[in-house]
Amino acid sequence: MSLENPQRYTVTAALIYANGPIHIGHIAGCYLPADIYVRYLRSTGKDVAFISGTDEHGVPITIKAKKEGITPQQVVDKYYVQIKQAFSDFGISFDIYSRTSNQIHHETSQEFFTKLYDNGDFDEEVTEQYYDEVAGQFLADRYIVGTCPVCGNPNAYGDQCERCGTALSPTELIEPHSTLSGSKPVMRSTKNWFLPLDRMQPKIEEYVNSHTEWKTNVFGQCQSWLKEGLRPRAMTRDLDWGISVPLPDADGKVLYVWFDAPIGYISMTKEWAAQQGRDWELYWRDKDTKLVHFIGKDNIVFHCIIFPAMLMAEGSYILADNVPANEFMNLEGDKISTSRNWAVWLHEYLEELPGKQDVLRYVLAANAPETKDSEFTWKDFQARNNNELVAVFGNFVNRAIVLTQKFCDGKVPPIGALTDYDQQTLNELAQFPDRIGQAIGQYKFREALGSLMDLARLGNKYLAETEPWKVVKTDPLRANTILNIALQISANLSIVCEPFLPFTTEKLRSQLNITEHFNWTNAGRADLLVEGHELGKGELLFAKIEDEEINKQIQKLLNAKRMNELETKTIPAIRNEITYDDFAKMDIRVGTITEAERVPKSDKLLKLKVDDGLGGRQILSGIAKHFSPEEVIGKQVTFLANLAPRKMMGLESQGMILMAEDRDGKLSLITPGEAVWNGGTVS
Ligand code: B3M
Ligand code: ZN
Repeated sequence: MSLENPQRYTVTAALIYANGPIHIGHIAGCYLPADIYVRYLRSTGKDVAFISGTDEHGVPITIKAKKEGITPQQVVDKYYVQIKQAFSDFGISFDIYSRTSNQIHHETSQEFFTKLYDNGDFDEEVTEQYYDEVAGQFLADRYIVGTCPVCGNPNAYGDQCERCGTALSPTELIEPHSTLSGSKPVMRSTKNWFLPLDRMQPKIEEYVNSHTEWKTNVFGQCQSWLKEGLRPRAMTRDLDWGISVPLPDADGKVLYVWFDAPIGYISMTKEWAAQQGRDWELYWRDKDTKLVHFIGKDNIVFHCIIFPAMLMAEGSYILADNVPANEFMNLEGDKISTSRNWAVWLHEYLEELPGKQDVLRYVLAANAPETKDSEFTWKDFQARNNNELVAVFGNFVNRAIVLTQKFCDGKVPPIGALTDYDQQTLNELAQFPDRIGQAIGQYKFREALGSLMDLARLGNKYLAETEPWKVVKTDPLRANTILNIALQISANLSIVCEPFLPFTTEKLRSQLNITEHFNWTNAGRADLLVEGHELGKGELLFAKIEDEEINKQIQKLLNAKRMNELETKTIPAIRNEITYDDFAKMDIRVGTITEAERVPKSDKLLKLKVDDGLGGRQILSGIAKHFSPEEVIGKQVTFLANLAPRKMMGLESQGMILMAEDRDGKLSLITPGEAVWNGGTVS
């Protein structure tokens, strides 16, 4: 259940790791939707705290420091400044953009931990954890990788598999190895403090189940974790970078980064409230405050299950009313990847396409990955700018202003008798603010943006059909009415486009010479501009983007791809040597897949019938996430024929299909270069 019509909102946007610059995927997934939402709320007169900052603890920071040969502190100092600047230049209107390294955050996190400790909420346990003897340290989170027990991703981290989203513990990884030294870790015992999520499950379930209105991707992910059963999770780590555990017997231990980071939302609210002379508690403890977390889909488990569990245990805080997580945005047909430099970096965009913040905001909102992964291409960017922003929005407003300057001396002309068509247009105008606002309130930003453009289209159509430039010659009073209406639509556009296109709003307001404080509560009205009001100077709101500019960006990406291919890839180390006899034991053969179907209740397994030239055999293969049954039927493949049969999901598998894995985890079947008879051996 969601709060009805609250007046106060605490809106958070993910605290991104300060270990690299931000790219369009981050913006489309989290920050832009959050900013649109907040700007809308402010325009409707709500009391909003829009909170974000950088996450400066955890293994991602120390790994980056090691890679760059600098200290973790130098890493976070560098990226905090860069990220904050880029957000501000892009018009993301945080009320505060702070960092988790601040004193107040350390204190708030430690107090939080202590309260849970004093309540007896933690299970103190000595467990065997992986330890890297070469590097001389315990391997938490991203210091350890191995195969995901759920989806088979060979590059799953010790805390999470990024392919299937499962929250993991290092001990669950299959064939783990240290990312510090590459060595095989050993077990060493150590004491940590666990949050017993297993015992808390009924309460968490009750919370999640009371929010059936959450987006289906979010609600669905939560349900699947709950169905699997929650496991206790350590809230402390044996690391030397982070917030020290405030207990006497916890030397060398820090708070788990996913324990302290979300508390950052609270400590940053405290910081902001102190600056503003406000009471932070209203934003976190008042039941009438609506708390909303904007995040990307890889953070769902932490915001919908683990953080609420922490808050419930603490007891004095409100829980999130909604967590509108987005899916991912791809770039030019490929996953955005920091390590492969396959990204459009915000700071570079701002430098290379100056003054075009709103174009990017528009394109990212129009393609936001709200319900499924989406795609950014430079051609689409150009087309949306030229065909939508320039041709529809900019063109309409410009015609209204320029015609007024030409025929009415730059002053808002009087409105006369209305025709049916005028009235109908004004009636339609009146409905837009609610329509757009409702979509935003339901986190349907693409739909809201579509409606905004429909309002510009309404204006364009109105001018095209009424043709004031012709009418003025025969009936100047009628032309006055038409232009008055066109200007009222323009003034309304300046209000309702503000959440999406704040820079354009500024320009439009100055062209219309609007000094009053118009906001959503005035929107929809046909008397925003009074007769005789003098307009400012009319200028084009958007400029056409030429091929040349776009080709430069495309070329830049192609260069990145080439550089990347040249660089040595991270190819797994060669395994221990074997003898020819070892190899000869493996009977690898060619066969054709003749039947394929999904295994009921498994999203990983396909049941295959393979023609092996000997009457056929059944093989179960964990490729259902990569291939549909239809795709593999008829394919010749190679398979290990003398692997001992084993049972999976109650079905026998007689062999194993061989696969090659790409850098990004994409699987491909190993098919002979030319057709080979079924049963042919591979040696
Ligand atoms: N720092 C993960 C990330 O940057 C993590 C988010 C914390 S939100 C409290 O994607
Ligand atoms: Zn996985």
